[in-house]
Amino acid sequence: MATLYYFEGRGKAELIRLCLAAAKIEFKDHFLYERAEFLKLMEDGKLLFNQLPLLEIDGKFLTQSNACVRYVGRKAGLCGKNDDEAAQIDMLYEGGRDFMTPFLPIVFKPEAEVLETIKSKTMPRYMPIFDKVAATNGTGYLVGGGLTLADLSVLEALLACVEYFGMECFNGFPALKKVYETVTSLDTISGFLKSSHRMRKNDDRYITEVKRVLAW
Ligand SMILES: N[C@@H](CCC(=O)N[C@@H](CS)C(=O)NCC(=O)O)C(=O)O
Repeated sequence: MATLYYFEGRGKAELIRLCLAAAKIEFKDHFLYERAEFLKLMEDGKLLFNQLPLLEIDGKFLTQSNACVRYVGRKAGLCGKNDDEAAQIDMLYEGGRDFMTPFLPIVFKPEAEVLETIKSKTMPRYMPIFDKVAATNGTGYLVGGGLTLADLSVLEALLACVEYFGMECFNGFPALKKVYETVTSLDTISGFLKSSHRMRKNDDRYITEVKRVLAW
């Protein structure tokens, strides 16, 4: 059983959770609420860059969220069948991270302000690109004929779009909507989204906990 150490929230850990679920790897969420727990992980030498998230898996202590995702992704065959697919997946994965990043400050900064920027700048920038890729691939996935890390990376941002702006966010982007529907219909992903591993939206409690643990 793997263990994921992070705050009780999404932040930089949610994609690791999604990926573990997609890979059918059982895991436990170990939430940190106190600074002392964070300092102890550092003292024990488990945090390479003195940062969370930390994924304990196969007797290893992995940090750097994208490294954790790729480790799990490789185990589960979500990184492509050849170098060409892997390169395509990597590009879309990184684009998905760039698409997701503007959501991370929600509640750390005033929510309405963050959402306005996402609506006016982030979504118009990224959604047409992912829609075009999805339309060209034509399988309901972004690369090839099955789930990859590209879909999961983009899905995290799409879930946030739907949560904050509703399904109308897909107006004009039918191929991307199909990717969203295909991936969220998979048993592993729909099960995850209903499970206690799926974290709630950022709220004041989460912000307070993060600030306490990191001594901000
Ligand atoms: N590149 C790292 C960034 C991790 C990161 O910024 N973690 C924050 C919490 S979300 C942290 O531990 N900050 C403490 C610090 O940097 O001192 C990753 O993706 O895992």
